Amino acid sequence: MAVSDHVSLDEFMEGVKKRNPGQEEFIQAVREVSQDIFDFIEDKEEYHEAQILRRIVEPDRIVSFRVCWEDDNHNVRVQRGWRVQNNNAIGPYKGGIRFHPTVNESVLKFLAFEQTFKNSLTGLPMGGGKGGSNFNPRGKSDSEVMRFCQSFMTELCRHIGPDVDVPAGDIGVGSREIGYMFGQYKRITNRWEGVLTGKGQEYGGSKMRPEATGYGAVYFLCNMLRHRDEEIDGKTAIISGSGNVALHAAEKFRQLGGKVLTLSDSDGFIHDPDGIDEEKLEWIKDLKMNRRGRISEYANEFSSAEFHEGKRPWHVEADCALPCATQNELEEEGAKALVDNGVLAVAEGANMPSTLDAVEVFHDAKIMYGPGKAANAGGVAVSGLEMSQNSERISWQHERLHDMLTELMGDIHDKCVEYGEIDDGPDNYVDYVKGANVAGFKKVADAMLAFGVI
Ligand code: NDP
Ligand code: 2IT
Repeated sequence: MAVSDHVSLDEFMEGVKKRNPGQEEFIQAVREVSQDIFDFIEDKEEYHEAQILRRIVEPDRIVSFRVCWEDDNHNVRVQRGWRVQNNNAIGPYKGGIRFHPTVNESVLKFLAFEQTFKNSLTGLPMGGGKGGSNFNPRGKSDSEVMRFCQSFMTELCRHIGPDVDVPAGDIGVGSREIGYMFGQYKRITNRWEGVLTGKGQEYGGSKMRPEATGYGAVYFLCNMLRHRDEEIDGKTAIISGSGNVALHAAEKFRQLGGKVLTLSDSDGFIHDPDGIDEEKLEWIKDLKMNRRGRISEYANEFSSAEFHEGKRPWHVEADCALPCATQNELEEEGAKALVDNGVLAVAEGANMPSTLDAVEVFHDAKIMYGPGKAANAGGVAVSGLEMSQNSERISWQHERLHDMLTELMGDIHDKCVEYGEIDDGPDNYVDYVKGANVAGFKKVADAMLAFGVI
């Protein structure tokens, strides 16, 4: 694996670990990308001379700040906020904001790093960034969430802008939070501009953006299946999570003739052998999006289902799996259970939901495995289209956006095949991880080469 007369992958990773002590998620993401890039650049001297890989694993900058707010009982609360501006070689920094108690610098650095390659894969001019806070919106009143969002944006607003850095939603940040943050940005700057995406339809949000990540993940899955002469119609799926991505993935999988067996949240998962039909899905949407309830309530409402407390759904037998909750939710043991049960394909709606060991299990078993940076790119792609619409001061129709999303996911799939197909007989195996890494890297790296040493 040594790269001509340069350092080995292990030596390179030692340096990354030394410079990022204790940042496990970031180191994991860098390792996953670097092993493919080492192979790709082995005979490409220009990348070595310019130290592109060494530079690409160093964020352009990280802003970290205090966020003070007052809860409903007038207690002063203190949180930490961050924005990781990872790389803007091919466009303004772009990526979501996450509010969750597990947020720390390592998590946001891994997400910003992954985002850089994902955004490149979309073919749209977007660099990579990610931000967030360890604020926990769960159990907070609307007023508390509003005060937190306003305080967070009061600091963040000086670091972002429509041509600088354009945040959006992620875990714990949906249309409510985007509304509060956009309002505060507008109040402070006195500018109405496309500084955030995922906005409400009334104030510049794009049609199809709420659906785009979940639908896109299912379209990616369709493309993988089609490549092997398979289709979703008649297949079963296990899905984790019950937020924006999971619920839209479930909706599309069902619309295409599939049967969704599971959904989950951090309390456990529900298993409905009869399938989660349209009516049940509407009930869950109301539970999660309006009543902000827990997925366990589903088993009380629908007698066909069982709730498995504290468990993840990977042992349920199904044709397809869509992890759509959070990072490292699918470990080696879960991956083995999926493979033993004959899973055909795994498409990641979440970012880095599979551990490195789990990915190895998928590769060894040669199942179709679409990593998050390719499979969930539909969300940020439609965010990119929201930016275009805001710049044009126009709103495109639903159908046009839907067609663009479908085409974009097909293009991303084809790029993965171009760089990831392994020539090993009549039924060529596609290493989608390698394909996504190399295709995503190449565009960013070539832009960096053009800029010289900066
Ligand atoms: P939401 O906040 O809407 O939903 C998150 C879901 O995941 C909830 O069901 C939540 O359960 C569960 N979850 C979150 N953290 C954990 C945890 N530590 N353990 C177990 N379950 C957890 O977020 P999204 O649906 O937007 O995001 C889901 C994933 O998709 C994330 O990885 C995100 O980065 C990724 N993603 C999102 C995009 C988007 O457009 N929104 C775009 C691309 C990727 P609970 O309510 O119990 O916390
Ligand atoms: O991980 C992601 O791609 C997102 N959370 C969406 C980012 C965006 O800018 O729409």
